[in-house]
Amino acid sequence: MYRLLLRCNSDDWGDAEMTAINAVTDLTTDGELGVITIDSPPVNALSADVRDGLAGAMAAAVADDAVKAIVLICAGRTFIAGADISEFGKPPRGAALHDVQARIENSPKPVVAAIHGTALGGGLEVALVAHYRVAVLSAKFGLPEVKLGLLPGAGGTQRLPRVVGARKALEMVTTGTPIGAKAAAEFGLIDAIVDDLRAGAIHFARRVLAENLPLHRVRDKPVLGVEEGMFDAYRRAQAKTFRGFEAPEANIQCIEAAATLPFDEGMAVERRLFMGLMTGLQSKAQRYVFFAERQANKVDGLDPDAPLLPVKSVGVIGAGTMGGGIAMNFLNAGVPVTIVETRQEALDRGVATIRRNYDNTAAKGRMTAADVDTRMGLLTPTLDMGALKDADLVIEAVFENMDLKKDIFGRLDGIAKPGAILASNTSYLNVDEIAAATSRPDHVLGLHFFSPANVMRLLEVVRGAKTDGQVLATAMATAKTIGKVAVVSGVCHGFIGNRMLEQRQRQAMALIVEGALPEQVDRVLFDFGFPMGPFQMSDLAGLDIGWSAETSKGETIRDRLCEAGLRGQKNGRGFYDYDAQRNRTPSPVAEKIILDYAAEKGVNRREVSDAEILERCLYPMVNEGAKILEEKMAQRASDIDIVWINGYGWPVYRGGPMFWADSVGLAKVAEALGRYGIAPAALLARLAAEGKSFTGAV
Ligand code: 3H9
Repeated sequence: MYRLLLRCNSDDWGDAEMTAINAVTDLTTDGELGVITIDSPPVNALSADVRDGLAGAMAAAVADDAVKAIVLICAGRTFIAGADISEFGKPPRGAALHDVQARIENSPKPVVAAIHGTALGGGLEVALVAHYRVAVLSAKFGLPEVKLGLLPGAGGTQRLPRVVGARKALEMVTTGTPIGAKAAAEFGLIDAIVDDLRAGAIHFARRVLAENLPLHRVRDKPVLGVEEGMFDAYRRAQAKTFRGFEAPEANIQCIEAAATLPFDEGMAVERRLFMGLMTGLQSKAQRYVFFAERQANKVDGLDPDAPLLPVKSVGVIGAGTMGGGIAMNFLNAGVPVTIVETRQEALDRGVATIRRNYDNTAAKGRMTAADVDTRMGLLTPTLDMGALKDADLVIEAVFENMDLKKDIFGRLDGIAKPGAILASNTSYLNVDEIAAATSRPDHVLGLHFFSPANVMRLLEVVRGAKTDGQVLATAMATAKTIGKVAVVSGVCHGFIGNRMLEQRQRQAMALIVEGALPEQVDRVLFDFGFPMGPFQMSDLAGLDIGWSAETSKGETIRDRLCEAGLRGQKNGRGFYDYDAQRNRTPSPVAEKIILDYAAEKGVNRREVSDAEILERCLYPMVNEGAKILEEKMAQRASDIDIVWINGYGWPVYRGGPMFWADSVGLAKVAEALGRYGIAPAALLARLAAEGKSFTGAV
């Protein structure tokens, strides 16, 4: 094997003394094969350098008479994982991806793509212009552009259906979910699964030469599996999932074009729709969220390479809905959990709920019975808190009461081993006060899970005044292990998410007194993109959470609803009446309570516009977000957005409250707040006056 040194940026590769292609692309030879290796960490994204290098290497390999076939492979953890998203929206540089692909597809010498890791987006689109594809068993293949508010813009929508058929392609581009190597082989997306990638790909390429196999070009194939009416049927079936998003429809139209038009015309449709999405606000928001999510895991001032504490066993105190859900996260990740309750009956009920949840997942085919047994086998239920003595991490998930929590942490302090992390799942309470009940406040923090804790992606990691950096870093890493998106919050009432939610709830309640009705408020927020509005949410959570008949003074609408026996979804009566299928209709009882309340307070009810509802529910949240930033309770504006997208159903295509406020314009937000009698936060007022934004991303 020898290594060719190639000259950069030249179309004339005729002379033999070649110079380096570039820093991220290599061409070596192995007998009659040219092996192009891309090495551009972390994920070999198709940056300008990679495109230039690939174009140069292809030209060199084609020009070299000694090279008869070409293998395209990547170094590091993955095959090309897509276009370089950080280049989007910036002035174009380097070779155009389409031109690079044309060099591969039109190469007179067979090109074999050798795939490991994740061949995603532009990466799969590059693989699709190779004449053959081989992969290791662990490789994954997907076109996830839809998750960035885009569609595959490098021929993916036209080539993928020519390989996997119209239906599978439709599913893959609209969900963005990748498939594994086995499925890829079944669908003909890869030609072979190999053990050793490089050796296997070289072997395969030699076979292509030895057997004189043809230069397969995907573009020349027909699209199979097209059925009358399939696209409209798919639109109808997915309408709920795709609600509000622009990209899924554009993706469908592209596959439809592939199914009905010649290849080049389909490519033109893809190009047009791609550019439309790329320049739109939704994709901008979704790309921002992609980076914001990764940024959230980074804690300012902490060394990312510092050693972490071990988290090999976990204790959970409380086997209620939250405790059980929290435990499941760790069981799913293969971490043993000891779960503690005070009464046998509560413990049994909690364990039974966990099992039922797993059984339901297994019944849906998303887990095997053996998986259920493995997970349940990792769970140790007990009434003895002393059993937590060996746990690396203990999470308290009991009733939201400061005295109770302090008592538990005081006892835990005497039980847990030195170095163990002690966490509270409190959603509002002062973590510093809880920490002060122990002799080791540096090892205490908040881990605020969202319900259902085994499903919701958000984890607020609450950093106490004394929380040690290593403890915090370990919590952030642990969050990643259990598949959560973690955001650091300082200690304040309700932390980031609930503190902002409180503003929305306050306005929503005021609006129904002033003249709106719950269904109007809910509709406006649903149309904005939330899965449900505030009153539906209250019904779902239960109107009587934190309410008791003994202490009720009948002073608020909520008191009166509860006193009238309205509890929300759990008893079928709340702001809405619910039938057995949970279909809802506005409750005349609730409406009368609201109207009577307003009359009693002397409110002259008026018509409230949808625009006012939206502004009054959302701008005060943004304002609170600004205060959270001012007080340094959140590290950055984008962390707030990540909280709201992953914990409260803020539509991702609107980028979170802070990004959204930027897109509206902060001067407009500040002016409207003033109009509604709310003083803009100092940060908001300043940014608005300076014509600046929270995120700098719009
Ligand atoms: C596309 O291809 C459009 C085309 O149709 C063509 C248009 C003409 N670009 O996630 P991780 C960074 S659209 C730039 O933590 P993991 C990421 O920010 C693209 N940077 O690792 C992070 O940086 P940092 C279609 C990227 O192992 C670091 O890499 N492709 C890109 O958990 C590690 O990332 C996709 O949408 C990128 N494409 O997961 C795939 N990808 O360390 C997007 C990653 O500074 N990527 N980075 O925070 C992923 O899904 C995951 O990153 C992946 C690895 C599964 C690859």
